[in-house]
Formats: sequence, structure tokens, C-alpha cells
Amino acid sequence: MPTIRHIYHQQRSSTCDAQKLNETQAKLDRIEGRQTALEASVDTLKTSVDREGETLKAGLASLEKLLEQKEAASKLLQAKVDRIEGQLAGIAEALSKAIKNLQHSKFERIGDRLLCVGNNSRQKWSLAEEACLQMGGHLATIQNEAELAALEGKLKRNTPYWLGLSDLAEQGQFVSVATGRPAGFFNWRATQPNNFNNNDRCVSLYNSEMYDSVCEDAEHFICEAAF
Ligand SMILES: [Ca+2]
Repeated sequence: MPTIRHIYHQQRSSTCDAQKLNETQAKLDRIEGRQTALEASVDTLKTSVDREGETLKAGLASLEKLLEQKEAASKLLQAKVDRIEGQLAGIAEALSKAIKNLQHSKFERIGDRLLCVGNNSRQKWSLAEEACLQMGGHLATIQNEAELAALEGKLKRNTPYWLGLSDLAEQGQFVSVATGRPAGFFNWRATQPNNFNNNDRCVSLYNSEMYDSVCEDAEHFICEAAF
């Protein structure tokens, strides 16, 4: 049988239980409140993420568009470069033709061939050949009597002219500087070639006759076209 004290304690105990329940309920309410706030935050975050996503998508799309535009511009540029390259090639070709024409213009038809009589400068034999090379030719050889006759009218009297003949490679073998082969036509002076002082290795033309002469002497010269 419960004593009064026991009943008192029981009553007090149930009073405590009710209080605890209230506190728990309040805690629950607080937790629920926080959860709601949290959910609201999550929603806000989601919306914000969605918005950022849209912005990113739009950014990507405009980047792609920009790339496409750049590609198109680059293709246009390449086409321009191709066109300019084509024009440059054309100009180079025209220039090359003009240079050839200029070289041709220095030569004149004498007999059957294009020759150039260098009356304006004197050079040693090797530099005379160099000058002919620069014009697109070589020091000239003479093919025959008719060519010699045609040439003679263009030359000064009593003046030596270098021809493209020497025996620099092999003493006594006069070969063409253009072909390296023996020349077919000679019109030596009666006493020539005499290889005077063992020093006459290059052939000059003097009053229509050929002399072996000192290559280092500076003389006028005759070029033949190599084209
Ligand atoms: Ca001589």
C-alpha cells in the first residue's frame, strides 16, 4: 500500500515528467524550425546553382560561337595568304622573265649567235668570265670563219679581247670555258700559241687573230649567251 510520501513522490514525479515533455517539445520545435530554415537555405542554394548553371551554359555557348567566328576568320586569312602567295609567285616569275630580258638585251645577234662585246671595261681573264656569268653567259668561243668576220666589225683595232679559251687545265690543250671541251675553231697568229715565258694560258683575239696570253692581263672581253 503506497504511503503518503510515496504518493507525494509519484505526484511530483509526474509533474517532472510533464515539464520534461514540454522541454522536449520545445526542443523538437526548435529543431523543426532549424530544419525548415535549413530546407529553405537548400532551396535557395539549389536555385542559385541552377542559375549559375544557366549562366555557365550561356557562357559556353557564346565561347563556342566565338571559336566558330575565329575559325571562320582564320580560314578567310588563310585564303588571303594563299592569294598573296599566288600573287608573289606571279611577281617572282615576271621578275625572273624581266631579268632574263635584261640579260638578253645586253647581248646582240652577231652572225648566228648572241654575243656581247665588253668594250667598257678591262678585266683579267677569270674576272672577265665572272662578268659574263653575271650576264647569263660565258666568255665567248668563236664557231667559224663567218662568225669571226661578223664579230670583227664590232671590235676595236689593235686591242686584245679575252675569249673563252684557255689551257689552264692541261698545258697545250685549249678548251672552252663554257663546255670544258676542245674548241673547234682557231685562228692563231702564225707565231702562236708560244706559251711565252711559260705564262701564256688564256686566249685573246687581236686584230682577228688568236694569241695565247697572260691570264692576269686586264683586257676587254667578249661574252656569249648561255641561253
Ligand atoms: Ca703567246
